[in-house]
Amino acid sequence: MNAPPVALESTVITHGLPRPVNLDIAREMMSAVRDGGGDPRMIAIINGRPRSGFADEVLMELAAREDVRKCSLRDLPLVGKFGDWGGTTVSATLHLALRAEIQVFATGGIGGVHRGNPADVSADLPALARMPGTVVCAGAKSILDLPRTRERLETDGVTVLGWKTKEFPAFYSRSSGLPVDQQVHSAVEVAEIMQQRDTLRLQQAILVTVPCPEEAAIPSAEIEAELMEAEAFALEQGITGNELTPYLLNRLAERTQGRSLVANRALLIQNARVAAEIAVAFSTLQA
Ligand code: PSU
Ligand code: MN
Repeated sequence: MNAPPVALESTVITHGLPRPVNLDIAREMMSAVRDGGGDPRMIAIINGRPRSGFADEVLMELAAREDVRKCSLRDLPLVGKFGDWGGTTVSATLHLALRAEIQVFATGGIGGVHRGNPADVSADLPALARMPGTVVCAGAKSILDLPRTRERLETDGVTVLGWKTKEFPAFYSRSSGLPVDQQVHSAVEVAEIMQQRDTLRLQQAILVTVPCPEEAAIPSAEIEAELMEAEAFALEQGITGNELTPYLLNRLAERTQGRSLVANRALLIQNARVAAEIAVAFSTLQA
């Protein structure tokens, strides 16, 4: 059997992590996909063209350039028209992955409803509501309003699975106090759920939430104070729109002396590995 493709989201590399460690982490994610039996395909916009998988030199440039645009769905026609480079968010990656017939993708955290401003809802949520892919993530960061984000997933009919957990993980922290729809214990179980979704012709994504590895996780009480401060500062400075998430991530990395980066790296690698196992299980079922 050929190794099934596994898409990797690129905004986390271009905007979610500091240079130059972003390049190392991108490569580590690709290795983790290979270790899990998958074929890693990073999705990004190169010179205005959507690509799924590219040479290491291109990855190096993507990780190093300072003019890469953060691309949600609404940005895709623009980077195409103007020939720009783009890192794709969850919403844009989901669209491009499905278009390339890639069913499973790995990322860090999904976007959601922002705390300070509940009208700021990530394009990730409506995309998950109408694109039948499988997204492997560590939940969402508590820079977001997690209860509202969780409700919205339910309203939109997105099936939320917990990888060996009953709780929706909160990215750096393994717990949020919020439930998943179903705990799963293996990649085969996830693949069977994907198959049910497809048989029923449901158009929603399946979200597989994987808690950060224990040794790298940061307890929620510790991260909370830093987040409150960063949110307040962003509000005061008028940092909004698509700049808010990258801003909060950077500020947090500074304030936790790099511990948030350790957690981020560990969970990204783990998610890539789990995504590969799911892709393998799903392609075995389809065979
Ligand atoms: N959350 C993270 N790291 C990230 C992102 C979110 O912990 O890098 C990125 C993802 O690409 C996600 C996007 O799809 O931010 C959401 O941005 P916005 O809130 O502007 O929709
Ligand atoms: Mn937003």
